[in-house]
Amino acid sequence: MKKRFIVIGSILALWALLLLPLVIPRDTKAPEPVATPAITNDEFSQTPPETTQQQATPSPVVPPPPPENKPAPIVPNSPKQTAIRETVEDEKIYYALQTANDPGYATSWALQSMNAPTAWNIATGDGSTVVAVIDTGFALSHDDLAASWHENSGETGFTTIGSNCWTGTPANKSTNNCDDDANGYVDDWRGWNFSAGDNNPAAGRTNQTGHAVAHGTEAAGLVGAQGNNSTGIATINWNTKIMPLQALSDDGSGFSSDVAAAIYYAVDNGASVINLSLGGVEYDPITETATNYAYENNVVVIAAAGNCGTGNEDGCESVGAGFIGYPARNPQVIAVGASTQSDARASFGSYGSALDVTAPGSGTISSPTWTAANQTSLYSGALYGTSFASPYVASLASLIKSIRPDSSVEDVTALILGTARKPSSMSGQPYTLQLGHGIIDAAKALTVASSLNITAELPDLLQAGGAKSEHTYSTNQSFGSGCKTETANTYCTVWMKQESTGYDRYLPYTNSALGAQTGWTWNTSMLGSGTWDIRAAQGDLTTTPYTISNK
Ligand SMILES: [Ca+2]
Ligand SMILES: [Ca+2]
Ligand SMILES: [Ca+2]
Ligand SMILES: [Ca+2]
Repeated sequence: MKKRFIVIGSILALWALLLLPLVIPRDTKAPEPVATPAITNDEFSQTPPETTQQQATPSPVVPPPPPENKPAPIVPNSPKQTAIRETVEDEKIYYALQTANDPGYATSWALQSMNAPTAWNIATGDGSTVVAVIDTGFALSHDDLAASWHENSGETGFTTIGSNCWTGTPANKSTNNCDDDANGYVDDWRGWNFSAGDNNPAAGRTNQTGHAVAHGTEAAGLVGAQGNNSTGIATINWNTKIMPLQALSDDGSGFSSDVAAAIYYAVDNGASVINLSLGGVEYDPITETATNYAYENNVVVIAAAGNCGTGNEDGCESVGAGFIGYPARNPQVIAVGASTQSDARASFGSYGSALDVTAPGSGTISSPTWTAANQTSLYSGALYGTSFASPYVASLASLIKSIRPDSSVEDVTALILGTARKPSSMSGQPYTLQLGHGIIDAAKALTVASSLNITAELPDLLQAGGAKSEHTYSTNQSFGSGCKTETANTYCTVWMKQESTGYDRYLPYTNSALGAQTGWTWNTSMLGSGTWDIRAAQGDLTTTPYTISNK
């Protein structure tokens, strides 16, 4: 136990700066077309209202409480959640990822950085997609979120004769203390609180001044605050539904089993995208199994890479500069780093081979927030952390899903990574360890997604040296790859996958003239070591792999 305490202590310190929700081992008992941008009437593009000035001065980062002070998890009001808990012997701890709040103003630089206004000429969302936000609690009555929550139709309305919970008189399904839809959760009409084990995922139920009490609200706002409603902010998708799943306490930590149970809940109850602005530093088979389950069921999982950019952040000493945490580094998860207004990697943002893409996560980013005194109309004006980059990617994923509802995880991943904008610091490379595939580009992603809806065909893979080369590469070697389609004005990409790590690399999705070859010269430094499968891809159509190994 003593050793465990040391490990947990260091984890706690590490994630303190990140404000990333943490999972606690249970045995600790802590338990292309450029058009005029669409105009919204939201205030994001204007001088922020007074309410956005809530955090006018930097607030020091308050570390999460030691796990031994965290109350043991209560018995959930859910046989399904209880069953999941009982299968987990070695609980890890996850923390909310966020850094200190610095002073700032709400501006639209982040949306401009991601080319969101141009994307809105193609789509603004139609309310058809559900994104599960697994985080701390939520401001359920916030003006800019109240219309965004996903409601479970199986637990709303009244019971009727023959229904699962009929007692002889009609009863409100959301309050009848009965599992009307027999999904293993009682009265889960609007998400679930895995931290408390009940149906109320509201912020501030146990500690109204907890340092992560607003984290869930802020992440949810960047996923799906209502757009074009004359209120607050807008994000990439104006109309998506958020499934509020609390798995972390107001203090920003939570158990493996609760994070895993929330992932299973999301997959089994209609989410097509999951946002995880949380992380820990220990490999965790419990949450890896859960994220694999999401992948197998065609649910896109997006996670904050972590905030160990310099390695000097509080608690990052044990893992070093750049360390990307779990579950972000799990296979099939899109790991998101944070960029600044000048298109640089945020100094605190984790980076490295597991990084997939970056999005704005440092500076004057505004989102709905929560305090005990104002739970309905307050906005934070200065959010820092990969916790706030990940939700933008989740919002983009949901917008892609709204026009390509049958997209596979690989398809959505390719559309996000293969269309990312390459800042000049990437020197023309399709991938760097600092920024991954670059900064997400909502307009390009929606443009390619729209094209693939019209035409999808199996492209040809073009490989330098041809298929007769020796299938090997050396470090820092120049390679050429490309793809070719037989249809004019359509897009293809080249996809490289390392099965042993789950890492993905994409050459940029490119529109080629009829029968023209589209090629890219790239440096093998972006692969590092190991064995990689190279395929040409368009949507879900991919060629058989051409395998190369580092020798
Ligand atoms: Ca239920
Ligand atoms: Ca019920
Ligand atoms: Ca709004
Ligand atoms: Ca990944």
